[in-house]
Amino acid sequence: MTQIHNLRNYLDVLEANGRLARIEKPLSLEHELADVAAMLARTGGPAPLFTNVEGSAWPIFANAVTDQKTAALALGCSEDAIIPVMERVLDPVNGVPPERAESAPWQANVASGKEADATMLPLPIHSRGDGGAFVTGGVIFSKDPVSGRGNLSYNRMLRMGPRLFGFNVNEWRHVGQFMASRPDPEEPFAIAIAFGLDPAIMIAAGVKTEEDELTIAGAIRGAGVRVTSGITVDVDIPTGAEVVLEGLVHPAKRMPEGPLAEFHGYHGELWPSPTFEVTAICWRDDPIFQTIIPGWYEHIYIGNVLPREPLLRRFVRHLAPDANVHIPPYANGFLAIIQIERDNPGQPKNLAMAAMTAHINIRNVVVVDQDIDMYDPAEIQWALTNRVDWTQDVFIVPDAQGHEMDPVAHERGVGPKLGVDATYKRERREYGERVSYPMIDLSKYM
Ligand SMILES: Cc1cc2nc3c(=O)[nH]c(=O)nc-3n(C[C@H](O)[C@H](O)[C@H](O)COP(=O)(O)O)c2cc1C
Ligand SMILES: [Mn+2]
Repeated sequence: MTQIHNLRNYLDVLEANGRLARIEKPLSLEHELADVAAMLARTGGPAPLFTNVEGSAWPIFANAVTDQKTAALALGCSEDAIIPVMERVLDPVNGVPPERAESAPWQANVASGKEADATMLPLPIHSRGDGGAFVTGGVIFSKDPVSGRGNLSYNRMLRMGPRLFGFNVNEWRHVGQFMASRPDPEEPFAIAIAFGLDPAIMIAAGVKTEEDELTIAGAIRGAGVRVTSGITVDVDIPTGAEVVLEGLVHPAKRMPEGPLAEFHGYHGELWPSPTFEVTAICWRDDPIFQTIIPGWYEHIYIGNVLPREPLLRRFVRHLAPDANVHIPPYANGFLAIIQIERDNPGQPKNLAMAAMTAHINIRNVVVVDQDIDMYDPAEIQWALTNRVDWTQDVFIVPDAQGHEMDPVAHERGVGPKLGVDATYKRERREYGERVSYPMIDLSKYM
């Protein structure tokens, strides 16, 4: 397995595994690019590298991590090992700190001050409900003003002008806390946004932890991520980045920003967000730009699936050591699937209760048997249809705590949680084994 350390050799790995599609036909940044990328993600297709985008001098990559296959390639492991690898790298004991470098390829081209013009960045207008062109696939690099530690996050940024963006940050995010912790919370705050990254850094940026998230990327790769300081901001930025946007967040200069396709599958609202003033745009020669399709598979995989499955599995395995778990991306992080070797008829409900308390986002839990492919939505539907008596295999907990943005929850995230025992109840009715045709290699026949 190639040791990945930047976007370019990740593209090589995707290509070698038949998971990269070079899209050479001309297409528009307005909806068309997102439509194609979204379609590929929905159908389990390869990740697109768009090489002929109208109005873009640069190729654009999307769908770095959208499913089990790409998650395994990005993490350099087998699909079975995704959760154990994430469990290991999320443990701060295994963190590997970044290493300093003197320079980076992205310092080759710098436009600063009045020369910087962010309209050169090929930012797509993704969903038809979006309020404009947003940064969605750039990782925000910042620094704790008190401890000096680095921080990675995603913050959507609406482009409002050549040097002006909206900067969406919920108050409980680290960037928000960093700004508020200063003697003058309203002072401008320096950050950098990097595009075109090793997917280990993309995965790490979706994690909530009190450590520098770059130590997680280092743990994934078994080597410190090489970083260097920005040209106009004192923030550590990976040397492997393709494009870097530097500037200042103005916490007190707020402007309405949004809406954008959200993780929950609707469009959010306009938000009075801080603004961001561009101080420099830097790029390596012939860079590759990158985006994340908002409200779609990669957004969910990085934000809700990979960082959450390890703790979910620990909660469930406390009761059933052989259980498998998955948070399917099509259900926006609100559904957990638990797969077990059924023993006691009451056990599935206990497991559902454990899963509900592992993360507040988890609202619905479905427990299935080993003969159900837990990664296939049609298999889950089959179990729900043929193994659930809805008068007795289901329980609802009203008014539990869920996520504030859960479309089913009321204010403050209070809402129901649902447990479904979709296992085979042979004690009720014995039908023998399920019809099954094995998976075969079609290339032998076609
Ligand atoms: C694609 C993507 C987009 C996101 N957009 C935002 C956003 O606009 N505002 C926000 O506050 N959080 C957003 N998040 C969530 C945070 O970036 C994420 O939870 C991160 O871990 C927060 O980092 P922190 O714990 O260092 O604050 C987004 C997450 C993903 C995966
Ligand atoms: Mn953080």
